[in-house]
Amino acid sequence: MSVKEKINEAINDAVSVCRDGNVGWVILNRPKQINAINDDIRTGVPQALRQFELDTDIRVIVIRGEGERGLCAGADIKERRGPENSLQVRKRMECSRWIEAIDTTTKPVIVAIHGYCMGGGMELALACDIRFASPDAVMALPETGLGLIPGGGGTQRLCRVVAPGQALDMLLSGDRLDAPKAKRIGLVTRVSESAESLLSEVADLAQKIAMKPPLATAYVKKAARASLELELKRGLDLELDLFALLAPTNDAREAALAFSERREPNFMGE
Ligand code: CO8
Repeated sequence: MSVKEKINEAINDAVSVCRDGNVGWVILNRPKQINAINDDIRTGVPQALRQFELDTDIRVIVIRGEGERGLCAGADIKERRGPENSLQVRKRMECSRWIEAIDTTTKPVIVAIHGYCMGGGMELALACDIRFASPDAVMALPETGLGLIPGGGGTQRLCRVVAPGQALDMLLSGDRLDAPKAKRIGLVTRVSESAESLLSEVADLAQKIAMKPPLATAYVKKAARASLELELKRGLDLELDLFALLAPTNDAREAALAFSERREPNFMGE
């Protein structure tokens, strides 16, 4: 059964989830608006992530968008709000720092990017651990053209993902990048063979990661993410601490034993 045929469970009108073995899928579900971000997405995605974070059966999370047009065309530009001053906007934005829910998720988060991935949609993708694109992906941060700047982490995360020069080029020009260019500059790390095979290739990658000892996966993510914030010496200390915690685990012992006995390891997650 393909991932698209699994049964989805609604979190709200715009977000649903689906379980496929050890992989939890979070689905943006406003296909008619190319999954433009509304309040249901802002609240539904963190809720879905929390659900999977607490579910010990789930080892990897994937975010994808419903519909053929794209992962997400950014914030809903048609959303009607009354006039607001800067203080009110700041307060509203502070209450809706929903993309940061990904930062607090200890499990790996992969994003499947097809079609349009713009503005807030690209900021969502930037917060994920692995960006896996379809050949038809189109990525851009067009906010300055709307008289704004990215407000969901785009100015901060893009420079941490690609070289600062590439980031400033995208931020200032608002130019759209196709999948080959996005891969060339490291904005995405994988591109699927075809648009049709994106979800099955993403599912395979998620499954491969889900088969590994979960504590090692969680710790490698923690250490790598910490490297973006810590001074080198403190980062190296953290790495050693985490290594020392992993070395005596049953899964680490089982991996070494299985290697010696020339058999597949049987990891128990402890
Ligand atoms: N918000 C709301 N509706 C959208 C959005 C969006 N961001 N993007 C697409 N849609 C809707 C269209 O209105 C259309 O709906 P309908 O059929 O009811 O008219 C439907 O999705 C299909 O879109 P198009 O007909 O435009 O499809 P095209 O293939 O012609 O174009 C594009 C696709 C290029 C993606 C085009 O829709 C587009 O440019 N969308 C806007 C992209 C964008 O600039 N996004 C915002 C980025 S900025 C951001 O995310 C943070 C700042 C937000 C500020 C918001 C101010 C309130």
